[in-house]
Amino acid sequence: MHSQYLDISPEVSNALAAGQPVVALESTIISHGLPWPVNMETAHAVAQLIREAGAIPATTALINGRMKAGLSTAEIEALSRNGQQTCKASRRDLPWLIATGGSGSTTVASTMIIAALAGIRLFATGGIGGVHRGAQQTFDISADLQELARTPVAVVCSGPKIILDLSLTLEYLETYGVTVIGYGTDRLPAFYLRESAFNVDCRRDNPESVAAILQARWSLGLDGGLLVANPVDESLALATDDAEQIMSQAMQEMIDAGVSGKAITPWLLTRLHEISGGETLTTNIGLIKSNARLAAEIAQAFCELSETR
Ligand code: PSU
Ligand code: MN
Repeated sequence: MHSQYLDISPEVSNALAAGQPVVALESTIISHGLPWPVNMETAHAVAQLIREAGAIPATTALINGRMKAGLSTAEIEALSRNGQQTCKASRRDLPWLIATGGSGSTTVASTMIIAALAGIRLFATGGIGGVHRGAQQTFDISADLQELARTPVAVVCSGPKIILDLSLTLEYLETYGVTVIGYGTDRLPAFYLRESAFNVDCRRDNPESVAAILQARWSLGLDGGLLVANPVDESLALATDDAEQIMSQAMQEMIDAGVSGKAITPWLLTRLHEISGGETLTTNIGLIKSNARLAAEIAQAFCELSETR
């Protein structure tokens, strides 16, 4: 079901036509999640890891009114250099950006939309958006969660970002029927931390058994997405106390600065990178790479399952 507004790069299009594994990547992580120049270095390193694992990377974005699955080196460089000047584009923004010929970097939600339109089933990122702390008052719930409820793409990440209310995020995912798989863990990972106090729906320890769950969900006609939560490598994980402490400091500063809406997530991530002296940045890059590798392995296993069906 291709869209008249979608351009799939020849490489990605050929891979999809040949039934080869493809992994979608978002671009908000490039424009808003990481600083220049490590954003560009990371974008290339992640794509390379996906290739080494036997899959084709498809970075998504909106460029001059066109949805893209598969970006050129020049397009990735431009997004990286422009940083937060590029519009952070979620589901609500796609229509007006397309109609006005605008450009935007894609969040988890809008990357899932482009991936589904292109026929890509796996998507790797760092952490998803979720229910924000204090959402009882602010109503701040990321559009990523609604997208997981409705769009058939499996998102491989390191759990919801620590800046969120994890308990409410899990409740929301449960209400909307999103399958949450722990990769090598019974606990929900919390981005910079290997685990939180909450359990996942099920644990799987290899890519093949994750692929079997994706196939079961979609063959059943259940549609919607799945979350594969892959804990950050032990050597890169932050200590729980340290994470909570820098988090409370950053949250207080954010309230004092009056930051709101879609600026919250990029603001907090940037501030955490500063307060931690770069430690959260190193962790963030490491977990994105590990999720990309795993997504490529699951994509491969999923393609093999589809062949033998
Ligand atoms: N994960 C990261 N860094 C990021 C994001 C996720 O490691 O910058 C981005 C994703 O694009 C995600 C978005 O969809 O933050 C969530 O923003 P919000 O909370 O405003 O929905
Ligand atoms: Mn929000």
